[in-house]
Amino acid sequence: MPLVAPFRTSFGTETARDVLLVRVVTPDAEGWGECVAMSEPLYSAEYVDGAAEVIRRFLLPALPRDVHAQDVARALEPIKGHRMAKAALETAVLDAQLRAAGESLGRFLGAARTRVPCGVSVGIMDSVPRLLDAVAGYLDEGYVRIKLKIEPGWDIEPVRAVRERFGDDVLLQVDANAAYSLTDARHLARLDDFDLLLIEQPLANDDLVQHAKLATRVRTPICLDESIESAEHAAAAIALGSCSIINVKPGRLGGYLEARRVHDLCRANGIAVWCGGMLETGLGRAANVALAALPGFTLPGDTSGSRRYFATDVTEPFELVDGHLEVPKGPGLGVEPIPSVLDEVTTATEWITL
Ligand code: NPQ
Ligand code: MG
Repeated sequence: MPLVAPFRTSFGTETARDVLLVRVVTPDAEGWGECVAMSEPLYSAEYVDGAAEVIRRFLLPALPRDVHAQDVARALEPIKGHRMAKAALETAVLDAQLRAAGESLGRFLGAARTRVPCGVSVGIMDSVPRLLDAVAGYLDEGYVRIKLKIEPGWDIEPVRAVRERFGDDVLLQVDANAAYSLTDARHLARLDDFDLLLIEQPLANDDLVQHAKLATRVRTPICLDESIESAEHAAAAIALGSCSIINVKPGRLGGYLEARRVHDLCRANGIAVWCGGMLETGLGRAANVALAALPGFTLPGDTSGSRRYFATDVTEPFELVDGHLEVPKGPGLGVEPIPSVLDEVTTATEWITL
């Protein structure tokens, strides 16, 4: 699916989203799960063709025919890693199960509100004026929080410019996607002047210890994204003092059930969480919005409207109202693909019977 504009991060520039959807068909219902892996292994080791391969070759054969969503993760445990692929499969099974039972995902997960406040992730731009135009547009659309993607050479100046132009009341945070090292601590501490909500994943994904050291050298709260692939990782990060905030992305964590576990753990430990985004279509977006309605999600997420990324979404578009998205109320994800749109963007399908 073409993106409305190129999205540049510290790891690369994306112009299109190669989406893998899993559709589970049971005698009672069908369900959808969106795999958030990118086309290339740049955000993490997973990539979309690899996810399709591991699903077809290892994950589906490991599932009993009548598996409950609550048992999927355990059935898939012998297969190491591939959490985004596992999440897509578990979500599709869960969606089918909830649709059959007539229960919404929000209700199943324990949603505490009917709508969620929305932030937006703003890519690295060619110039500060272009960035300011983009941020102005998003603020006009109602977004209640701005996240700037940063990298060495695009950090202090864009943050300063956004603060100067839009004032101190804008909720503002930055995301480095692991582009810095601990030797940049003094440089990153210069961000302390700008009253940011957080700095997301400044250092490498496998370095909880160095994040803990960095946390003693900067005042801006550290938030982890790539580093946290399970509730166990979250527990380790909390114990080490590696972060005071966690970005919860169900794909990265292996599914919505593990995401809820991270939420519960963080809530019990005074760690704020918010719901991340992976340029999902309306299917993944619906599930994220349901998750973001849980009580521990105390910061606005990257749960943007459909048009932030896609001119035409595969579902009815999610649209901001007063800076918020409504939690779907219908059974399961509460949304479904529009057949004609899905047909138009589909490049390949494969049916596997268990
Ligand atoms: C993040 N997402 O929080 C990610 C990174 C990201 C909304 O900033 C294609 C697929 C392109 C997934 C670019 C946001 C992507 C992607 C960036 C995820 O770190
Ligand atoms: Mg991130």
